[in-house]
Amino acid sequence: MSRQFSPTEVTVIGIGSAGIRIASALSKESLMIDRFAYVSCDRSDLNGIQGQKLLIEGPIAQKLSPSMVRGLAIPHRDAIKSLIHGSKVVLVVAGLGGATGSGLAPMVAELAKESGACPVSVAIMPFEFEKKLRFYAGLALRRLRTSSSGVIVVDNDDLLTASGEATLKEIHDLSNVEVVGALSCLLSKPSETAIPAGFNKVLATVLQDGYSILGIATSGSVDKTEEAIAHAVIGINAIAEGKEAGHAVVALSGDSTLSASEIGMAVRRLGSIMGNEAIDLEYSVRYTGQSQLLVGVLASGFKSTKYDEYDPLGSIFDKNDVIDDGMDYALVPGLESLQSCE
Ligand SMILES: Nc1nc2c(ncn2[C@@H]2O[C@H](COP(=O)(O)OP(=O)(O)O)[C@@H](O)[C@H]2O)c(=O)[nH]1
Ligand SMILES: [Mg+2]
Repeated sequence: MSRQFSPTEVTVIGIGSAGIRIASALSKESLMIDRFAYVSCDRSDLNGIQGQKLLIEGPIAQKLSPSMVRGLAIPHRDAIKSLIHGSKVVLVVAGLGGATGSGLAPMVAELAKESGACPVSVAIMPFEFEKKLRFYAGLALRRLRTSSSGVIVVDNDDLLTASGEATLKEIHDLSNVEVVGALSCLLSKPSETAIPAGFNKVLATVLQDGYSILGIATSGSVDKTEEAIAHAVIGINAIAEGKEAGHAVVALSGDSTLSASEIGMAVRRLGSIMGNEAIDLEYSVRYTGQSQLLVGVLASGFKSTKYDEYDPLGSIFDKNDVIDDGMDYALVPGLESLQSCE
């Protein structure tokens, strides 16, 4: 197996509440990642987190917006750059729709690019019940696509497995088990219990035009491989047109009942389930000992997604038009210089 990137050259940077929780959970796994960094405007996000941290403080008792967060981050540009210094690949992880992730993730990806790294973003999109977050999430996703070399979209709704009475914290924790499990399988180091597709194969999948989507599902049934793969694809189809996918990596984590022949068969069927028999396929397997099989299907090449509608400006304006985001900055003095961050 040839590897272009040695493990000393990949940095994960978690931004905001969701980004930091997911990045910090990833830091406890054995992955092809050597550095973890965390950035937030909320001190409580950074409590108990080990590793390089950056707190961007704002005015007390003021609800921040994404543009205010970007404004506050201007004096910290060098500090952000030093968090990612020397990286060949920077994985920017953030939940979109709040202020911190939406405001900072596109800016951090841009700074990574300026430093000569290849920025790949992991965007966690809001739950159906978080309708208020949609506009900022849609806008931030569009900006993230422009500033990153590749974007992996994970939909929180695709991860929702909790019962109706669960608290938001419980829902987040359950979602994180799935998203961290799927990402860990994709990014794991080869070992006795892991046969990963390899960092370059995953990267090659993500560095395609358009968006990549990570569909995630679990199953404990007799036909768990087929069932979980089918459900993961249903999740992808809820976000975009499955047949647009040209590349995919299937990540399977489970116990020893996960047989090679079963994996081979189920993976081979993926092309027909997605509606593109010619899809370029790879797979990663990780034996975690868990009887519940966790499947992540990372598929790429989606030109449009359901999130395009979250941000009406995106469909009204042509790509080449300059959208007047002036309102976005109008309330905070001195933010004119922000244009350079976009
Ligand atoms: N999967 C998952 N989603 C989260 C978590 N924390 C927050 N979110 C979601 O991420 C989106 C942005 O929220 P948050 O990360 O709190 O915003 P920020 O701190 O301002 O960047 C919302 O849709 C939240 O529901 C988490 O731990 N896991
Ligand atoms: Mg937060």
